[in-house]
Amino acid sequence: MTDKTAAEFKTQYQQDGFVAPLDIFNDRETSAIRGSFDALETEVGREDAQVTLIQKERQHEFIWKMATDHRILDLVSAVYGPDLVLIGTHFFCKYPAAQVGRDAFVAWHQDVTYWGLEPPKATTAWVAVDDVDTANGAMMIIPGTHRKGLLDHGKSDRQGNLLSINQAIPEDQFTPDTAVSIELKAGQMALHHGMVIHGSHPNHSDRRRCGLTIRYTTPDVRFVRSENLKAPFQPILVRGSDRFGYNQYNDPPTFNPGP
Ligand SMILES: O=C(O)CCC(=O)C(=O)O
Repeated sequence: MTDKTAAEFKTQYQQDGFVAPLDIFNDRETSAIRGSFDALETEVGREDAQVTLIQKERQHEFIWKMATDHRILDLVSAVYGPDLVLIGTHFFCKYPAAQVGRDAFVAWHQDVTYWGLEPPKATTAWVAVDDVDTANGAMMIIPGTHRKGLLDHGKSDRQGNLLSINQAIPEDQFTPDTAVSIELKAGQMALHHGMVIHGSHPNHSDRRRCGLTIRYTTPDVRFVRSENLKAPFQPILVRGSDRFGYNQYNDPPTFNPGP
């Protein structure tokens, strides 16, 4: 896994609500991932690549392979145990504001608020497709805020919030200046708790900032319909077994073997 033991990893996750940076993909794998994303971006266009590539793991093998990579699943298992459900995936690709003519940002939020999970339990692997730093709008996390429980979300009054229903946690509910910038090299990831407060600033660099979020839960969690999702979840059991029977899981996708 990492240079930490699974127990140390879990302790840090439970204390801070995230662990980063974590080395996952090597240079060769990262170039291949970036090449596949670049091709997808060319196919759909930048407008869609920015934030509407959601739950595409059944159609694109490179996304499926990332979401089921054993190195990522090992880290998720360190906090969740042997049985893992893939909830879905979502690219967050912020282009330089100067190139697209507007600021795009992610307002402060907790992931599980509107996901229709009972109990609201999920974790996210945020995998860097590009190098990510403060200048190009790295994700910002407020450590320890997962222990606050679910907070009320209002609406952002700023233009450019990439979140599905313009949700935002008012800044008087936490201490924004304790935010940590999650700087990652391409191929690295962060794992964050579904209740930790996080968001990201606009990309004011001249570089793209693309990351794939991969969301996981466990079979003891029920998937209840949520009206606020842009694309419905298609959960798949990706490790271990389901001893609860609460949900119908999708079959894993099959992809044609290459020539
Ligand atoms: O990529 C970002 O800037 C934000 C990602 C995010 O909000 C999430 O993982 O839920």
